[in-house]
Amino acid sequence: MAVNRRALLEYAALASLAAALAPVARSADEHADEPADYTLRIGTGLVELAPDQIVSTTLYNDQFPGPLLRFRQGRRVIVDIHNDTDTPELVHWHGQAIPSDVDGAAEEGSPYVPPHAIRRVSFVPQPAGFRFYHTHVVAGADLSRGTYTGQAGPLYIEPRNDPGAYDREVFLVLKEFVPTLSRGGDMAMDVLAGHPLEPLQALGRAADRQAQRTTKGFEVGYQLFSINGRLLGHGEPIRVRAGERVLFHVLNASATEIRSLALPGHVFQVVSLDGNPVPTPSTVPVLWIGTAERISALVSMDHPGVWVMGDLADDDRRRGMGIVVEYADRKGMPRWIRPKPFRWDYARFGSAEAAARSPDESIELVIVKHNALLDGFNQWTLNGAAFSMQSMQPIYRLQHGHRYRLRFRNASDDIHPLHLHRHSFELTQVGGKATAGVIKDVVMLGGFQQLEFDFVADNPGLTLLHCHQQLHMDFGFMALFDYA
Ligand SMILES: [Cu+2]
Repeated sequence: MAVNRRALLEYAALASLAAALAPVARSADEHADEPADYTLRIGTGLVELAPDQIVSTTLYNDQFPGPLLRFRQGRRVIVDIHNDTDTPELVHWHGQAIPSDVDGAAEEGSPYVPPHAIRRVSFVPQPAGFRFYHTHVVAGADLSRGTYTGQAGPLYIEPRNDPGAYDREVFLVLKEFVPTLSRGGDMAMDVLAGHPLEPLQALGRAADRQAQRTTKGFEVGYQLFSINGRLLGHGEPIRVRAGERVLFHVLNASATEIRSLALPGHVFQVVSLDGNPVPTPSTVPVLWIGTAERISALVSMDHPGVWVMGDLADDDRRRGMGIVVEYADRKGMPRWIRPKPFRWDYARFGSAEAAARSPDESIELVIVKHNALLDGFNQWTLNGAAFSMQSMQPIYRLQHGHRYRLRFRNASDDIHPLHLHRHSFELTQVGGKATAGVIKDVVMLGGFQQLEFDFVADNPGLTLLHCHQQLHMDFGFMALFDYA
């Protein structure tokens, strides 16, 4: 390139502009002199699920689950993330309304933590409640990457005022280990309230005919199941006294699975969903928890004994998905009693009288599965398009301050745990019912069902929407919103 005087002047102007902007550009290290509030080290480690069941995987701080982080609402935190592995990593702060560059999603422009390097992030935690953090890298066909690993930990943002009508809190992290691929396998359909819609079933059949493949795409199964990193019967029991009120904070940290939880002889009073207090704290016999969802529920300890608090799936519970609840002075083998079938209905926690505000704009998204299209993996499309990790094109440009209604129409038999980054949303229609007041960041959409939620575009920057099922998000089920 020939350098002329004009180019030099332009260069000089740019250089002085760069100097003027330097304090802004350096904002990422504005806290460089301060000590970090927390340090996360990503590295390979061992999880002793039971004395003879020890798995090797990627962990935070050499433990599973990752350490419980307690932030205070509105008080800035500094976290140093060390990546001791050989591959780039990302820590996503799930459920928080924070800027795109620290949210921890490459699609939104958050920088990776390079291998054997450190990245410092700083943000103001919000909103208050039960959140979590986890890796956000693509796994694809590599089951040693992404949320198939042990990179997940609970996070609690203390509200400015905590009413705390309970005796104590117990955090439970549900997680499977040793993933393998298999073909097909039907997903349980008796999980959610509502009914399949015929027009969506017709769309699904049309997609099946078009795919012209007789084999189904891969699904992921697991060998070992755990709560708080222990197989059922191998960790410390939860020790309770009769008359206590225990607040359980349950996180489904699975990569792909929908989980359930029951405690024989007891009921759960659901007080928060995804960390947000619900308008109607309703009592249920069973918790159904989609991938990445959280439920906070109070249990009155009024049925003394030694119990298995476990998953309804017999196979998964026998392979570890449970934890023992032991009353003081009670001994003996933990007992499991199968609860009656119970379908999960988000609307029961909604506001009985109020209707949701009407939106400024509505966007419809039709979800279609293309059987075994990508080297044996199912491909997922939203309105006919699979998300491209190469171009990472935003599909919708949003207006700051507008309220958007997203209408999801599921033309597949799978349940999808839909997740929106950096915003909370309000459920407005689910399982065929209108509702209001249930605020979430992940919601399960039933097979061949329809669901609507609203969000306000109040946190500018690239915003990712995706299915939280790792196998779905890696094979097309993502979309990016942009707004200034
Ligand atoms: Cu999905």
